[in-house]
Amino acid sequence: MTQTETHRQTATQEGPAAHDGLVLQEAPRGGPGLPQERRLVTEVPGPRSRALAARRSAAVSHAVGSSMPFYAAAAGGGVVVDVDGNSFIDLGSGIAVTSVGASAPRVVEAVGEQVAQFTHTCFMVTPYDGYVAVAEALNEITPGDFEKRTALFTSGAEAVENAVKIARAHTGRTGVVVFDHAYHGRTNLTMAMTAKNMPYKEGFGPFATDVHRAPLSYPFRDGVDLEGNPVDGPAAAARAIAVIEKQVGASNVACVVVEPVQGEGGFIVPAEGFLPALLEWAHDNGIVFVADEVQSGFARTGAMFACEHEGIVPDLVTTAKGIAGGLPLSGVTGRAEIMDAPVVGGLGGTYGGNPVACAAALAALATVREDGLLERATALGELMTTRLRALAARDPRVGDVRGRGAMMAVELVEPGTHVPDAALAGRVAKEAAQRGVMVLTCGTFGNVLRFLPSLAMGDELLSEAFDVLDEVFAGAAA
Ligand code: PLZ
Repeated sequence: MTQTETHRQTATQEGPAAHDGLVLQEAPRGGPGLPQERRLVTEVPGPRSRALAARRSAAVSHAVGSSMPFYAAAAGGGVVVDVDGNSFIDLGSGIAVTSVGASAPRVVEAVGEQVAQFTHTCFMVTPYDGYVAVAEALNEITPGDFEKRTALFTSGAEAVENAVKIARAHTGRTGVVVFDHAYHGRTNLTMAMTAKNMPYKEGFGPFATDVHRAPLSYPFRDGVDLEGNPVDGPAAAARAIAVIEKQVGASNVACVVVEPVQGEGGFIVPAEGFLPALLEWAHDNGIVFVADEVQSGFARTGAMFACEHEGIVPDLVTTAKGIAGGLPLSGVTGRAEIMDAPVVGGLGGTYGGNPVACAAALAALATVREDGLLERATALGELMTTRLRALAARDPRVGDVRGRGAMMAVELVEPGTHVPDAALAGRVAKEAAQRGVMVLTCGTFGNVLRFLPSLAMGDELLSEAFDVLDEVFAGAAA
């Protein structure tokens, strides 16, 4: 089929008429009216998604992947509705972004108002109050009661990259310490900081220099030390510190960057005591401690920031994803004396702190506060933990259940071993999508299923999603 023929066929299928027995009365709309239900009206992917996939294949770089085979038409609360009218329970939230929902009423309204006022002036040209208000809010909600400053950017990678720039300007040192399994982004510096080669780094080197990797605390895989004792948090920190001191030298390190709960690396929660010991060592050595809360932050774990679970106060916190209800916004927030270290004009970017994204962020924060979403994250987490532990108790392929709040995961293994079973994770995610539930995988070994429901999702919908997962684990696909 030529490209023109593909387009002609697509145009026919996109019309309002019936096809393959499906009549869509009207396009679904997001927002409060979107039915919160799992509903399958075609095979998955349906005909309209298949037509879009054909157009995409001819138009979009094949290097860009998608986890799901269907195309979105509307999303909100806890569901994504596709172009064929199927409604999926969404356990991924666009990779931990739509914590308040993908069409949260306050966000929709604030964005509409801001768009009508102005879409952009560039904060570096003509500043505006939304940026200042978001900075004030981030200074208030991040851990630590010292004087803080914030700088806003657009993507999570940019926030991490700027945190490194700021730490280097402040310390006059260049070394950056990151951890096994870390994910920090896809720009050149953040690729160097990200651990996993495939697919993030493959063929894209050379990478930025002076980035050093230390061992993480990974309770499921850490095993025992030379004396046969389990590697607890302080022991894992001592192991990491020894590596840094021997291989880099503390006096060369500008910053240590760590995800308080690792995201892409497999939702790894370091053993208790790991983060506090690392922070103390960093401070003893004049090293800036950066918490990358891009995935774990903004109410996701039942605390505003995952650091709070261990009471640690980082020098700098990077935020993105959930903070703006789906609009692109990121930030670096931290101690005033560190944040003010770079030269005037040293931080910025054309779109950093875009006014529409700032309006969305203020509305997202109001939603978290007024709708009690911190409590919801904890409640959703408890529900998921109960369901996942029950699954693990009857299915030996579930090797570990872990996470915090509404950031939960299971690590899948060959029964009775720690051998990762990535194929199983892939099959479960695929079969769940066929049955109307969206689940994302992650992990260095690709064998982790992660659960990141919108905090606007109700208990019933979440329970239904886990009923479906139970079926999938019990059924032929698994
Ligand atoms: N730091 C902790 O989780 C983004 C990336 C998915 P950006 N994680 C999802 C993918 O395959 O690209 C992330 C993160 C942590 C930084 C980032 C980077 O955020 O907004 O994707 O640049």
